[in-house]
Amino acid sequence: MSETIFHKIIKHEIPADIVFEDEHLIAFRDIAPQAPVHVLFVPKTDVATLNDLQPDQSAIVGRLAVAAADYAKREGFAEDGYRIVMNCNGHGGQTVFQIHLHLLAGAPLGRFGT
Ligand code: DGP
Repeated sequence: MSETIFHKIIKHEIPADIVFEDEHLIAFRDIAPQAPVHVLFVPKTDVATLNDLQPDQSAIVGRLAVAAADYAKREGFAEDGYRIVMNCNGHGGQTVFQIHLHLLAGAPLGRFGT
């Protein structure tokens, strides 16, 4: 698997606005926010796309979701609500090939479009 910009952030080789980190994952603000709050949750295990996630790796995505919900609760916008998104490959709009979960919040979000 080729190294992505997110691998460099995981290794702290390039800067990012990190909001949470533990032994499993790192979370940092998206460089091109699509909402007032836009944070990316990235596992430290290499998985290029959701298609590559193996059945015994389901905890990886579970941890991303729990970390995103914990962050929403901690930051006080859980009750108002938020959206989590994972893009996969071309039609999904994936541009960085290390899986990641987008957390979008801070304003009412539109319905899904094309
Ligand atoms: P996706 O399209 O789902 O692969 O989302 C990739 C996101 O990553 C996109 O919203 C922009 C963000 N991004 C790309 N490069 C960087 C970077 O160097 N730093 C940060 N913080 N975000 C980045």
